[in-house]
Amino acid sequence: VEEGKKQRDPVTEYSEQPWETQLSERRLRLILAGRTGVGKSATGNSILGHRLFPSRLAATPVTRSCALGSRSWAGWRVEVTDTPDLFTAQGRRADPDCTERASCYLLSAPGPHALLLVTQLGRFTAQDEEAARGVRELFGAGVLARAVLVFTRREDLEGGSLHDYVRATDNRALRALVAECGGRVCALDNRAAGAERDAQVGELLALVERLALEHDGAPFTDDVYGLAWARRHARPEDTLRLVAARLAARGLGRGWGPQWGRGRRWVEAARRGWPLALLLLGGALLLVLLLLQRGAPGPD
Ligand SMILES: Nc1nc2c(ncn2[C@@H]2O[C@H](COP(=O)(O)OP(=O)(O)OP(=O)(O)O)[C@@H](O)[C@H]2O)c(=O)[nH]1
Ligand SMILES: [Mg+2]
Repeated sequence: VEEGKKQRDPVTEYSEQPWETQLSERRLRLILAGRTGVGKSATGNSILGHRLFPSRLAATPVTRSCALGSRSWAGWRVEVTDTPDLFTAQGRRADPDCTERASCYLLSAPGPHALLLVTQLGRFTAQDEEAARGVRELFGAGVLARAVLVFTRREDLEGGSLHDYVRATDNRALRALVAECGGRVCALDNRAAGAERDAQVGELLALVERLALEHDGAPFTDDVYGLAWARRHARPEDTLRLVAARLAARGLGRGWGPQWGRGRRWVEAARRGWPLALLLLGGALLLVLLLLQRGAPGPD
């Protein structure tokens, strides 16, 4: 393996520098997220420029645990964390003690410069919405300020523009997510090779670079990343256990997510439905007023 898939060793990986100085280190850390089968691992391989992460068509999830790969690009050290489905209800059920989510934190500590939310062109489903919700639940809604929506199967655009596609879609959930991601979208054909692949990946990494520079090179971070960073010299297996316990204490373990998801879905449905509800209420009020007026004794 040229570019080493590794379990990060916090002892050798970092010097004493605080993450404010990351710009001078010229590192870009990325996390791949999304529902199972959308092409997260394939996207990771395109970014790395070689096949590191297992990726194939399958009826069951292919990636079972988080993994890290890296490459150099335009003077940057680009590090990519591939993930299994950690974000839908199904994925959370497979990680009841939060160990896999803790592993994602450790591999991407002290925090990602960009979160790549992967979806398939033309197939933005309820499960994609669920994955986006799961991302907000794990990292907090603020992470979407660092998100790029990556569409796989770019070839299905048949030369058309992604921005036109996104603007024209009647999928409201997709349009809302694009807006939440600050309009940062990108399309990849992970079957492309050579110069074509390099050009597509260059587009994506230029977007990520711009995003990182907008934040002066500082990564997204939260209290859990803070914990992982503070323990960078401790034994990784102890840190993993501690971070998993912190996440579980937040209620991210078994049995919590789906109910929350259902509640959120209800609130979202209610929000979408309120103009109609107001109209109906107004109509009913008018009817009552009319009936009252009719029933009232006339002037005589
Ligand atoms: N045609 C086409 N196929 C793609 C593209 N991206 C991914 N695929 C295919 O989609 C299938 C699933 O890709 P994976 O990379 O394994 O998807 P994943 O999201 O990592 O899936 P899990 O690890 O199971 O969560 C594979 O057969 C890929 O070759 C693309 O841009 N175009
Ligand atoms: Mg995968």
